[in-house]
Amino acid sequence: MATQQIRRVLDADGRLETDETGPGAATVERCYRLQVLARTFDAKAVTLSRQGRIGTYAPLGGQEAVQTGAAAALETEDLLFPTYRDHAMYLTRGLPLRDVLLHLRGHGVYVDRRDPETVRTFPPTIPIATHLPHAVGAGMAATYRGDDCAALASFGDGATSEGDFHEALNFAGVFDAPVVFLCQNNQWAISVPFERQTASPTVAEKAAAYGIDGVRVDGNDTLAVYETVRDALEKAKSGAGPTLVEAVTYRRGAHTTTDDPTNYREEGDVPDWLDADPLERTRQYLERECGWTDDDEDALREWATETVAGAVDAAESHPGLAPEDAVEHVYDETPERLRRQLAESAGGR
Ligand SMILES: Cc1ncc(C[n+]2csc(CCOP(=O)(O)OP(=O)(O)O)c2C)c(N)n1
Ligand SMILES: [Mg+2]
Repeated sequence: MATQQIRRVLDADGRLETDETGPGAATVERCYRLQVLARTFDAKAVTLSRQGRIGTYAPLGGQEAVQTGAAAALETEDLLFPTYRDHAMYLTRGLPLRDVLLHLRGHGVYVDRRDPETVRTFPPTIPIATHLPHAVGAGMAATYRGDDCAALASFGDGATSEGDFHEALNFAGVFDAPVVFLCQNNQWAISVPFERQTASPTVAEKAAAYGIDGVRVDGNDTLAVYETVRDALEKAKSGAGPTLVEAVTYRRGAHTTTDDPTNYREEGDVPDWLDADPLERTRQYLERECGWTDDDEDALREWATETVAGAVDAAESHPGLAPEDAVEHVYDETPERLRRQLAESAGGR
């Protein structure tokens, strides 16, 4: 079936496999910078979590290419609905690293009351797949209002077993909602491998049941992801309906910092097709096509280390949460009972 084809632009050594002109050197370089920043951040975040300086952390190692490529394909007006593992999508969307860290320290995503409308990126959903119907609703609202935008909803392979996934795709198909469903199939849902998740050989083919297009893309090929998501967003905005994109990738690390994957998979037990680290692949492309040098690489690594260190300092020197932050956005009007508790806690401070 057509959906079994995997779209790939770069081979494992970063060589162009097609005659496509690609997104352009500037976009690839931008994605690569974000990939290195994301990986540097990821390693630091695991340490910070172990030291109790942030909460539980979901590492994104191995998924840098899909997250940066997909988020880079968004236009400013488009809406993004991410999950708890999509830190690199936030970075690509321009959310400061400090704010990503503050969120992991218990703050809201929009620290210092930044207007979410200008970011057009929703807070990460922890409940699996609940944001998919939201993305469809937001897409339909955009259509009703005549806004020229689409919604990109990111989720994992495990999310495809949730009712919300099926309801969202069904609704989106019936109403031609301008939504792109991006499944980052990293082969694991905590300890459940993909073959125990579904009897379907692929996620993409599930689209057929809802009368929408389903495509598979190599999730470790940032160019292919960028182009696939960009095409799907353009199609959605032209009124031609939603797309289910399955980005095939791999979760290299633990599910979260509370998980020990050696309990359910062998260390270094990665599938044969996982032939190259996505960062290596992007870098080799840059070297070949754009004259990327070892000096550029060293400068980038240094910049990433300094940027992460600066963000950690900024997050840790933030004044912290006020008691009223616990109830903000919960009620339209804070009930009397909670107001009393807040007043008592203020008195006790
Ligand atoms: C509705 C719901 N059920 C169960 C969980 C517990 N849970 C957290 S992550 C996870 C696995 C999700 O796997 P997947 O969708 O593949 O995303 P990944 O973690 O691989 O990015 C589960 C079951 C949850 N958060 N929400
Ligand atoms: Mg998964």
